[in-house]
Amino acid sequence: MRPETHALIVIDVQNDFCPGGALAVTDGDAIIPRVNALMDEFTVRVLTQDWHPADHSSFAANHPGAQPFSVTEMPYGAQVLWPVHCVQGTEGAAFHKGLRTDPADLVIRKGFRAAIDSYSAFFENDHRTPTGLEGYLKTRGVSDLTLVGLATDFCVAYSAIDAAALGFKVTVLEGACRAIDLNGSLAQARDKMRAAGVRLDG
Ligand code: VGL
Ligand code: ZN
Repeated sequence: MRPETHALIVIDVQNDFCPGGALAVTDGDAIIPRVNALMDEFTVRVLTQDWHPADHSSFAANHPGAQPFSVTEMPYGAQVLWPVHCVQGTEGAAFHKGLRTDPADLVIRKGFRAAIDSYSAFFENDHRTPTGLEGYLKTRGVSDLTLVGLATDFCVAYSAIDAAALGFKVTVLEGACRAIDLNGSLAQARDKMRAAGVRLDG
């Protein structure tokens, strides 16, 4: 059992990121047995949930003529336009039924503002607007984070890099993550995580 200063952060293990979902990550559901087992190792456990309104600006469908997986410029920088996914209250936004959710201390939702996406569990994509997770963890005395979930190269990587910048000691267990890998995004995310001081483990 890890000490109470260590938290497990499970990123976006939701139906839409699993096979059959709207933004399916290859083998996304394959990580679930390992994630479930990891929950027994930690006393502090947090789940994140991508949680978008139907008019969310990250959806290609809300940009006339735009194709999914194209890139657009938002006031806060470049933004990939995604297929409609994780719409609030839909089955796609629900956690995968195989994921143990009862042991979670906190479920934090992100991406609920239509005008801005939020890959990271800590800040929206403007890198400024906080989700509140930093305060939750720090006020509980947490210093070390282990991140797992979907997708390695987007929500996991953004969360890991922000967490490291906030002073947490961060490990990403890549064996308990799966990637979207869009135009080399996985290699790029791994380089950026390493440069940020994130430990990549198996
Ligand atoms: C994610 C793209 C869009 C993720 C969420 O969980 O990695 N990726 N929304
Ligand atoms: Zn999303």
